[in-house]
Amino acid sequence: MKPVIGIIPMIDDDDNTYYVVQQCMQALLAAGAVPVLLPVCADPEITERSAGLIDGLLMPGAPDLEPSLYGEEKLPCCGQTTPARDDAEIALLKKMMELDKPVFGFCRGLQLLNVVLGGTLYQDLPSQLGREVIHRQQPPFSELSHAVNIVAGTPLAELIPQERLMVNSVHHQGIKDPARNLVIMARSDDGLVEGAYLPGYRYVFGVQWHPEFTAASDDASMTLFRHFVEVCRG
Ligand SMILES: [Mn+2]
Repeated sequence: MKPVIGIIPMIDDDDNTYYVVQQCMQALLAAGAVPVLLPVCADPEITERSAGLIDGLLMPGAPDLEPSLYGEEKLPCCGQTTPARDDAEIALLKKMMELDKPVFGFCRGLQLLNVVLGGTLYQDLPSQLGREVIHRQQPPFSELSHAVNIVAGTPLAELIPQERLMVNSVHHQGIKDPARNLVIMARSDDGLVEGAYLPGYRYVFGVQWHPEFTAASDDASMTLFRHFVEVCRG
């Protein structure tokens, strides 16, 4: 049976639309899953039913997280936020962890995981961390743009057995203080966290890059989707 994997869509108020990046669904389909869109709603009953319906949760890239979630004032360098979506995704993530169902987050998904576990974010990498590594590459996002150093002995090193891995990079925020329970699996050359997981759970796993844009052309990216779907299959 193909596992059902839920995604909370993004919100475009100007266009009166919920939306998801096409490649998220395409990569999940290619990996053997049935992706479904879930309501943007933090109501406990909706959250509980949503979590019950899915075998895994994909937390994709999306607009910036509301800085009050990690105890900071919103600075001018922070981008647009969607608090209703933050609330819905946080509620669902917590419920999935309670049920010990698999969660895979990338880009903002990794950042959200860190914040929920008590970590903080850079609101803007170029102005707060520096420009040694360009984390917001020009399109096309299907091109790999900077290296990450994979930490030996971590689940990421097991999946992708190499010390350095080229990834794409389409983010201006990132992890500042990692949550205490999170184990770091990769860093870029400027020290930024590019991959982490939460031990003690079946699968709570995040990367800072966007493997959906490279899944069709890059084996390592597709490996991340295949492995996630395999874990969701149970
Ligand atoms: Mn990056």
